[in-house]
Parts: sequence; structure tokens; C-alpha cells
Amino acid sequence: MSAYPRTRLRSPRAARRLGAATALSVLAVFATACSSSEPAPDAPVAGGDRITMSDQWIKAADSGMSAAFGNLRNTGDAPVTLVAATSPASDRVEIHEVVPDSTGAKTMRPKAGGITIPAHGEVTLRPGAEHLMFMDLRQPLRTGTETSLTLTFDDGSSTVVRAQVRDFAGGNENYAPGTEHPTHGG
Ligand SMILES: [Cu+2]
Repeated sequence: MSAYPRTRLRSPRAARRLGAATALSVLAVFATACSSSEPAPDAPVAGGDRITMSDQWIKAADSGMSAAFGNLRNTGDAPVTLVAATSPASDRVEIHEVVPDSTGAKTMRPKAGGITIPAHGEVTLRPGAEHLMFMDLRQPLRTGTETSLTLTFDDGSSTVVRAQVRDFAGGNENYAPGTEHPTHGG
């Protein structure tokens, strides 16, 4: 009989306790959200930190097109794909591959999907094979100077290397069948 009034008397306190518990759990959620935004100890290392480029160089040219080469090494446990490159020396840099055209002559074209460097593996960019095409030089590339090259990978990370400008006379593939582009070192 007296249970109902007692319950009513206790209920404001119970409500306050419930309120405090709710506030605590909200704090707990915030704390969890904060800690989960920090990188986990086993977070994957960015592609830009796993790829090193060595022996990189770019063909000397006065204007128009040129191409950069070198050895890309992946020090990580997962493949990394090079998806883009830029340089202050050229308005545009493309990732190219060299393939036989219908007559069997070598021709080059943009490589769809970029260049994948396997885990603990390497890919060599060289004349007559995959290369980074400088499509439109902003100024002459003189032998003995350097230019920087920014490589961007499939996880959005990037790395910057310095490439030496060298004389090179070989590897004259056509840019595309039937076009009037000059031959070049790509
Ligand atoms: Cu090319």
C-alpha cells in the first residue's frame, strides 16, 4: 500500500542517477571516438613511404616532350601502384607503356591503371618500356641539371625525388600511330 508513494519519492533521485549514467556513457563514446582517430600500431605504411626510386634520370631536351626513367622499389608487404606523376619541368606528366602496334613497330601509350610495384619487388622504368612522359616542357632540360618529380600512389600518398638530366639518343618510339609527334626518348 505504501509502495507507490515511496516509489514516487525515489523517482527524482533515480532519474538523476539515470541522467548521470547517460552523461558518463556519452563521455565514454567521445573517449572511444578520440582514441580510434589515432593511428593503430599496425596501420599500413603509406605507399609514398614504401617506394624508393633509384638511378632516376630524365632525357635532355630543348622543348616538347621528354621522358623520365629509374628503378622503383617497394619495401613493403603489399603492392603499391603508381597512379600519377608531376614535375615543375612539364605542364603534364603521363605514365606510359610501350607496346607493338599493328605493324609490329613499337609505339607508346598512356598506361591504364598505372604501374604496380609488387610487395618487396621492383619495376624498372627504361627507354623502350614503361616510363614517365613529360608531355610539354616548360623550359629546356639541360644535361647536368636536375628536376624534381612527384610520384603519387593509389592510397593518395606521394613521394618527391630529384632526377638528373642526361643526354640520351636511343629509344625513339612513335607517340601514337599516324600522328605527327616528334620522336623522343620514351
Ligand atoms: Cu611516352
